[in-house]
Amino acid sequence: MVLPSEPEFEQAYNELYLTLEQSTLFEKKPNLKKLLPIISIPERIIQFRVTWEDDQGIIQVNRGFRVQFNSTLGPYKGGLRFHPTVNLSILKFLGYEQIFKNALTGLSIGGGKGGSDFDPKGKSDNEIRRFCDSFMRELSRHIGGFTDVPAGDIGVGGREIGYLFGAYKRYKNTWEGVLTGKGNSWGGSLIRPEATGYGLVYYVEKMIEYAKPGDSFKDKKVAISGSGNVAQYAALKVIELGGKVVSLSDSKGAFVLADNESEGFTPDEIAQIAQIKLQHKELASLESKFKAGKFKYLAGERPWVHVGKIDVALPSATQNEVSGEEAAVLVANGVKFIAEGSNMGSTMEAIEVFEAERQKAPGSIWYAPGKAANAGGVAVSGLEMAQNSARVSWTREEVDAKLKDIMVACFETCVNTAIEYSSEKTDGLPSLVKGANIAGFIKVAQGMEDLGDFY
Ligand code: NDP
Ligand code: 8G0
Repeated sequence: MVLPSEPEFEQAYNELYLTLEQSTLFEKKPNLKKLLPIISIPERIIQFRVTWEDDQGIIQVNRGFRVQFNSTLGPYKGGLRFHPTVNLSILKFLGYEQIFKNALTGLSIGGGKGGSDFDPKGKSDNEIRRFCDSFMRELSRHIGGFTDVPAGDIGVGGREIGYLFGAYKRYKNTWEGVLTGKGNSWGGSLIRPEATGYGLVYYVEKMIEYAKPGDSFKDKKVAISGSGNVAQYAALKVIELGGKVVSLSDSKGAFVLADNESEGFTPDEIAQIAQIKLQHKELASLESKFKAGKFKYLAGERPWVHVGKIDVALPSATQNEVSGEEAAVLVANGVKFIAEGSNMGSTMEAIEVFEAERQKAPGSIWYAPGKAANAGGVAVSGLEMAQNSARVSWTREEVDAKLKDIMVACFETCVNTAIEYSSEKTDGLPSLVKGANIAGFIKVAQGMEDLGDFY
């Protein structure tokens, strides 16, 4: 057997391919089958060396990347990830998913992703600033407001975007909307930090309503993984809507409610998490700060098999964070809605468990993939680009209303497309993973045909 050389990318490719194949798309539009091998090769990949000086004055070196996957619908758009696990397979999978997600937002944005195997953990602020400056020294030659507009992702937040934007401006002598996730006083959009988590919850709100008209987040038990940008704002929105957050986690372990009938995470506890995350501290450091006995801290564990009976699961940490076995436990514990804040949060086996259950017991369970459910982040980045181009700033209310409209439209596109191209026998809940993949694929395919990139 030949082992996959790019396992994460091949997983993302196979998921897309299988869902298209298991629909009537290629019967209805046979020509589109020829597009798959074309759309699956990035238009361009940039790889570069990043040397930087640590606080001891010693030279350090990392790998830098930008995958410019598809620019049919607009400039390449997608985040930058700084994490020791970053490699081309991971950035290609993320860039690939980004193409179809960005198409689902309805905005003029192409797909890309970049980053570095630099580990921000344990680094001083000065080291992070020097790294960002070196990284941008090379990246600045390849990006621009009309070419490629990066943003943050895992390990890249507001502080890093500031250092990167400052470096770009110095190297190019140009103030332009070349990055999103900027600070408010220097071109950022209100609601961008909240957008992915809020958008995820807006999307799930529509799933809940569709499955049972009149139903809402009120009193729903919600398990969330991760404790970064996406997880924090998803948790806050769930609480605002009357739901109960029963878990949060990081790469070292998970906090799970000791008694899943008691009060869930509070906004104050989430504010404490946000505070320690800025200093790159572990979640475990809060164990003594939280009310004694309220949570169990499970070192080295993910939350899924420990949360008991829940209604909603929102994986919001990283790729492949729900295994087939964990998915089976979630199903056995009655989970009804699974929606990914993270990109490719579920393994292929987990998706199979959720999709098989959806078809076996119509109305029982509904899974939404990241490329639909977490599209709110990049959508508000698209709105940040629009504000920069028009040199205006919209209010929180304006941006939040647009975000909600985009998530509702994205949900409806997924549902309607799944129904239109379904080859399933059941008349239960339509497959959102098929709907999202087919709708995103058709939109980019149409554009590529119009531009003569595919015929
Ligand atoms: P952050 O860096 O803010 O937070 C990441 C969280 O995930 C942290 O709790 C981190 O734990 C945990 N984590 C990271 N790597 C791993 C790992 N290998 N195993 C277990 N836990 C891990 O990132 P975001 O919240 O921005 O991103 C989370 C996910 O959401 C990613 O998949 C990202 O691609 C996706 N996403 C983000 C968007 C955004 O706007 N930010 C938009 C759409 C999707 P620790 O602190 O211990 O490292
Ligand atoms: O704003 C962005 O371009 C961005 C940043 C981080 C992640 C994502 C994503 O959609 O995965 C987009």
